[in-house]
Amino acid sequence: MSNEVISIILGGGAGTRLYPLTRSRSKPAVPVAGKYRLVDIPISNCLNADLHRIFVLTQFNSASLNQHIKNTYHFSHFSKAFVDILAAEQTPDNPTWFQGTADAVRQTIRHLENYDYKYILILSGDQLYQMDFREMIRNHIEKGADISIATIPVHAREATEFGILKTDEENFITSFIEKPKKELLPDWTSDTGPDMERAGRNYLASMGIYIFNKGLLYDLLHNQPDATDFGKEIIPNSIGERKVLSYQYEGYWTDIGNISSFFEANLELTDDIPQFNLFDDAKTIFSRARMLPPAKISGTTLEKTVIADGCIINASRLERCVVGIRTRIGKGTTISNAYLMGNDKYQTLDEINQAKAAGRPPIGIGDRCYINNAIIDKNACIGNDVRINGGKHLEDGDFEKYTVKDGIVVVKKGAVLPDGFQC
Ligand code: ADQ
Ligand code: ADP
Repeated sequence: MSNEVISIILGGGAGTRLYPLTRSRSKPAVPVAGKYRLVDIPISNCLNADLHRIFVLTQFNSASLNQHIKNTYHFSHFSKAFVDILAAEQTPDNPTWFQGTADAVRQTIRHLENYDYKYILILSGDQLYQMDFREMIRNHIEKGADISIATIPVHAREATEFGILKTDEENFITSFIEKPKKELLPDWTSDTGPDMERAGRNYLASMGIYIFNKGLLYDLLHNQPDATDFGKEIIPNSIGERKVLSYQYEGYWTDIGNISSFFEANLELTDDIPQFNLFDDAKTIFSRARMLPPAKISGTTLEKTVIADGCIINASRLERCVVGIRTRIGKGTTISNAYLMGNDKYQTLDEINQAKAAGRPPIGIGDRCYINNAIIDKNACIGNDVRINGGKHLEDGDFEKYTVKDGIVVVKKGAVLPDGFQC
């Protein structure tokens, strides 16, 4: 069965909702959980389900995405496995960028012509979950569906952000509305089962994960040349016309499309038993093997903190932090509720001394800093006595060195915050 599937990961459009993390990199390359990239999540879900033929569609082909894929996903010469990036390209037929999710697939589907497959699995690139796609594929085949959509019960307060649908007794979808307005919600509740209803999750939402039969996807995309999105046009137009099946999933799943959901999803990894389980041999999240030294920590009180490889930490206290690879933190510093993405390289002692002598902070976080409610993007150079205190008291805004979104301060990649800087 796995040999009959090709997976396509929608790596992201402009990525504006994750700005400034996407200022200089494509969305799939955004670092997550201290040592992975967003794209590692859907790729790992595919690999764990024995789905080994994977395309990543992206608008913005940053060097770091290429490098990450090239350095991470190696397969035997004797297998047909691959992870390939398909970047938006201009051709005589298509002089424009991808206009949306369906358009991205339409413009790249010709690259699939030479492959043997029966089903296409389409995945979003910005979700955190560990799902066994084999069950969904089996269900699709057994029920004789044309299209399957993975669905999840959600609360009314979330329902306006998703495609919401209703099904018949056999789980075929009878109606679908993309991101319904609040006042329409009462018409869209479903019987989601006793456990879900007790939890107040009365709406069945599309997870943006689709299986299409091969020829059908091609026809749908080419017979509706103006359709740009799956959620807006392709899926709603197929309801009633095709056999569109709902595959209900009730495990952990979260969409991390904006800064605050991205921030919370990362910080939830510090919970005692996180819902997204990185400590599971059967559902490994793969990433680049970096050969980093073990983290070295001295004089620090750690509370609910996740620390990646290769860090050098002399802080006073870290609480509810995710600390990414190669992070360096100086003495007397206190950090809480923060995702530190880490650094791409170590500076030598000479380089550190030269930077200090020139009045420039070295890469990392200096002494006696206070940081709360923040994301520190990679390679930031934060001096001594810097104070970053995010929270609802801050207004949203974009500044040279940082951005504030929903009270979360995002220090930009490579930003230099001099000694005593405050925000
Ligand atoms: P959204 O997530 O709002 O809703 P969309 O913004 O179209 O849909 O993105 C879907 C995925 O495709 C994301 O991973 C995004 O980054 C990526 N993407 C968007 N434009 C792209 C492009 N031009 N090229 C490549 N990738 C692109 C969708 C469905 C809803 C469903 C939610 C679940 O439309 O019905 O409920 O997903 O999250
Ligand atoms: P990201 O910003 O997405 O975390 P990086 O840009 O840090 O990714 O990429 C990781 C690695 O790739 C680093 O070693 C970095 O120096 C290198 N790198 C990134 N972009 C380029 C580029 N344009 N040319 C050469 N190397 C690059």
